[in-house]
Order: sequence, then C-alpha cells, then structure tokens
Amino acid sequence: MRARVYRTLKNEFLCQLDESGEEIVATPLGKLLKSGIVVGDYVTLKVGVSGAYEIHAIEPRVNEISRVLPRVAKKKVTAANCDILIITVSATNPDYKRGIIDRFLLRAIEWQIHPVVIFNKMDLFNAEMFDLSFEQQRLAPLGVSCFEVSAVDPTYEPRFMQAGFEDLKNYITGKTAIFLGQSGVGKSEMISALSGGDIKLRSNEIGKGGKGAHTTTWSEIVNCGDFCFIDSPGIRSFSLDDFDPGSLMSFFPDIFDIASQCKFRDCLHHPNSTGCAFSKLEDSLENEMVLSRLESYCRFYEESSANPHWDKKKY
Ligand SMILES: Nc1nc2c(ncn2[C@@H]2O[C@H](COP(=O)(O)OP(=O)(O)OP(=O)(O)O)[C@@H](O)[C@H]2O)c(=O)[nH]1
Ligand SMILES: [Mg+2]
Ligand SMILES: [Zn+2]
Repeated sequence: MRARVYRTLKNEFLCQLDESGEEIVATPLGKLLKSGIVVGDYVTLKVGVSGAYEIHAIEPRVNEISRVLPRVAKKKVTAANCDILIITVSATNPDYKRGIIDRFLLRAIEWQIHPVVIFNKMDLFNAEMFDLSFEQQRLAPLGVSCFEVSAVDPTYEPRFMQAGFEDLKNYITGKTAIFLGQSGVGKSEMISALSGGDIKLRSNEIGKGGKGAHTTTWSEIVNCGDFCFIDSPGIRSFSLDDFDPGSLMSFFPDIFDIASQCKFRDCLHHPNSTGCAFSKLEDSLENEMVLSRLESYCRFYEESSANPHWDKKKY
C-alpha cells in the first residue's frame, strides 16, 4: 500500500496511508534507512510478520528541498515532493522589499518548485507605499502568479490584481506548500486563515524529550485539511552563501538572454558600466523591470562572492 511520510522519528517514520488517511508508524527495511527517507516521500508499505508496517520502497521524487549544513559544507535533503513555494510579503509592517522575493525565487529554481507571491496586509496598503502593478508585472516573465490578500480579513476583495484570497485558496487546495517570507509578514496568520482557522500543529510527543517547542528543529508536513505545508529547519534562511556567483545568472532566466549578449567576458553587469549590454537598454517600463531584476542580481552576486572560504563546488 502507498503512504506519505509526514514526519521522521528516530528510525521510524510517521506516515499517512493514501487510501484511509490513517496515520501509522512504519519502519524501513535496513537498506532503505541508509538511503535517507525524508518528509514528503511517497513510500510503499507492507505489513510484516509481526503485524508492524514496513517500508519497502521509496517512489522517485518530483523535487527535493535541501539546506546547507555550514559546518560540514554540505547540502542535506530535508523534504521532498513540494508542489508550491509561497513567497509572502506584506504591504507594511514590515515594509515591502522586492529583493526578498527575488532572493526566494532563487530557491524556487534551485529546488524546482513552482513559486507564487502573496501580497499580504493589503488592508493596510495605500498607493504611496509602492506600485503594486509594477511589482506584479516584473514577475510575469517568470510565470509567477500574485495574490492580493489580507490574512486578517479573508473577505478582502483584490483592488489592484486579478487574484485574491478565494483564488489563493483554490490554488493551493490539494497541494503541499512551503511558506517563505520575512518574520511578521503574516505567514502563520495566512496558514490559519486558509485552513479555516483550525490548524492543529503536531505536538512533539512522538519525538519525545519535548524540547524545541518554539523553533523548528525537525522537518514535518502539517496537514491543514485542504492543503499541507512543509515545516523544516533552515529552509527559511536568507543566506545565499551556497550559491556560486559564477553560475548565479542561470537563476535569472528572465534577464539571462540580455546578459549573454554582453560583449564583455566576465562582466559584472554593474548598472551604468559603459558598453555593458544592460547599459544599452532604452528607457521603457519593461526595461525598468529588467533593471530592477538586475539590481537584485548584482546584490546577490556581491553577497555570494563574499565568502571565499566556502568551497562551493561541494554543493
Ligand atoms: N492588518 C493586518 N495584520 C496582519 C495581517 N496578516 C498578519 N497580520 C498581523 O501581523 C503580525 C505578524 O503575523 P504572523 O502571522 O505572526 O507573521 P509570520 O510571518 O508568521 O512571522 P514569523 O512567524 O515571525 O516568521 C500578527 O500580529 C498578525 O495578526 C494582515 O493581512 N493584515
Ligand atoms: Mg509564524
Ligand atoms: Zn555586462
């Protein structure tokens, strides 16, 4: 029978049976344990002679979520099979920063998970804060859908965008999501609103010890009824230390073509550098969007170059 791994315990896995939805604990056959089963994995179970559930096989993964373990300079897969990466930003408190969206878009590409952006706290928005349609349009070449919502008022109707709370709810129904965003933008509030206000966070009783109740120290899938989300330590990290600056442009598919037309080898594409392909762009709204993406690229390039002691090839 088929099941999905919801949480990893010591040498056992909390799984949900596909057919009945029942939660059970299963033990992998010896050689499978070494291959590293992670939350989100779909597995094949059999009932062993003792009547206990055994994991006999892991299905191939659609994608993998990984985090950097700085001390050993390695990447560790912490979860698998996520359908959607939800980047949450707020109109205010904290102020909107487009760089944060661009930053998490790198992870979406790295992990091969489809990203969307939630503009939250729109009940507090006024047009002087920023140009919402510009922010939405600059993401269009990347195929990123945007939603205009207020987590504290699910009846809020979108005023500037096509899609609002109901659209978001429909969009994530049946899916497994990761919520990324700065502290305070309303991720928890939004998860609660989307789940109709009654999500039950799994308690730590199975893990024993009871420590780390407030920080995410283990990976798990939280079932919110109509959708699930993956909670995993380290995945919300803003650091770009693990990116190789030399291949960073391949994470910017929307400006990659312009960059490859640049006649300078190893050009940093700094704004205003004479002769650079980007400096030749005409003044237009579209190119303003391109330059806003280039600005993030240049910032991230600098940031990911700042750690020369890391042997990035290891990743
Ligand atoms: N006015 C308004 N307040 C909101 C909205 N969404 C969240 N808040 C408030 O903003 C504060 C932070 O929301 P949280 O949901 O805790 O933020 P978070 O993203 O989970 O933050 P961390 O858990 O620290 O990462 C809370 O006081 C919420 O009630 C919104 O749409 N409108
Ligand atoms: Mg929270
Ligand atoms: Zn250039």
